[in-house]
Amino acid sequence: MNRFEGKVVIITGAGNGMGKAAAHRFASEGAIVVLADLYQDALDKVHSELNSSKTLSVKTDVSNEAEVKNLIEQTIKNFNKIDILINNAGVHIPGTILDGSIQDWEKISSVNINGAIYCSKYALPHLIESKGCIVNNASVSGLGADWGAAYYCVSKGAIVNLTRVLALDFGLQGVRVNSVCPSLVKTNMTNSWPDDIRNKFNERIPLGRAAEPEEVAAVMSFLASDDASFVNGVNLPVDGGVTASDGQPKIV
Ligand code: NAD
Ligand code: ADP
Ligand code: HBR
Repeated sequence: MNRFEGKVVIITGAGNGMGKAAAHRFASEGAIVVLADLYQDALDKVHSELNSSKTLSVKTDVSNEAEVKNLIEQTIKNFNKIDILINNAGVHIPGTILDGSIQDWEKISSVNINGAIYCSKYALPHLIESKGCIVNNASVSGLGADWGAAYYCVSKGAIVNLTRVLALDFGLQGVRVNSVCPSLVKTNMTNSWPDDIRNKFNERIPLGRAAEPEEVAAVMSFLASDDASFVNGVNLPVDGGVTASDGQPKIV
C-alpha cells in the first residue's frame, strides 16, 4: 500500500521505540518523514535506515518552544507543507505524588504535555491548510489510573483530553485528531522494568503479552490514513484487551 505517497509526516520521539517504528511504517507507505528527537545519534541511525531523499532529521527537544518552532520551520522550508503530526515523544518516571520530586513533575509535564501542545499549536496552521491530521501517543495510563505513576498518568490524561479538544475545535476546518492508547509496549521505556513487573502485566493483558512497537505504529498509520477519514476525537486502546476489564481481580 502507498497510502502516504506525497504526504509529509512529522514524528516526534522518532529515535527509538514506537516513534522509530512509525517512521519505518510511514516511509514504507510512501511518506516523506521528518524525524524529531532529542538525540542526534538516534536520529542518524533511523535516518540511515530510510530513503534519505524522503527523510529529514531535526534534532528537537519538544519541551522547548523555540526548538519546536524550528522543527516546523525546517519542515516547511524543505517540503512546503505538513500533512500529519505524530505527537509521540514521551518520558516515564514512576512514583506516587509523595515519592516523585517537583523536578520529576516538571520533566514529565514539560515533555509529555507541553511537547504535544507546542507541536500541535505550531503545526496546526499548516494542518488546516492541508486538511491533515494529528495522532497522539497517549496510553491506557491516560484512560484510567495506575498505581505508583502519578505524574505520568496525569500527563497522559491531559493528552487524552487534548485529543478531544483539538478534534472539536478543528474538525470543521478538516483536521482530524485521534490518539493511540497502548498498554505495555517493548521499548527502551519499559525494557528495563524487572521481570516480575512484566509478568504481572502479562497476567492482566488478555492477549498475555506486551505489544511490539510495530503493532502500535500500524494503528497510528491507520488513524492517520484516509481509511480513518470519519474517525475523529477517539482515544483508541491498543492494549491487548486491558481496558476490557472492569478492574476486578482475575479469579479463574
Ligand atoms: P522510547 O523511550 O523508546 O522512545 C521515546 C523517544 O522519545 C526517545 O527516542 C527519546 O529520545 C525521545 N524523547 C524523549 N524526550 C524527548 C524530548 N524532550 N524531545 C524529543 N524527543 C524526546 O519510548 P516509547 O515507549 O517508544 O515511547 C513513545 C510514547 O509512547 C511515549 O509518549 C510513551 O509515553 C508512550 N507509551 C509507551 C508505552 C510503553 O509501554 N512503552 C505504553 C503506552 C504509551
Ligand atoms: P531516562 O531517564 O528514561 O533515560 P531520557 O530522557 O534520558 O530518560 O531518555 C529517554 C529515552 O531516550 C531512553 O529510554 C532512550 O530510549 C533514549 N535515549 C537516552 N539516551 C540516548 C542516547 N544517547 N541516544 C539515543 N537514545 C537515547
Ligand atoms: C505501561 C504503560 O501504560 C505506559 C508506560 O504507558
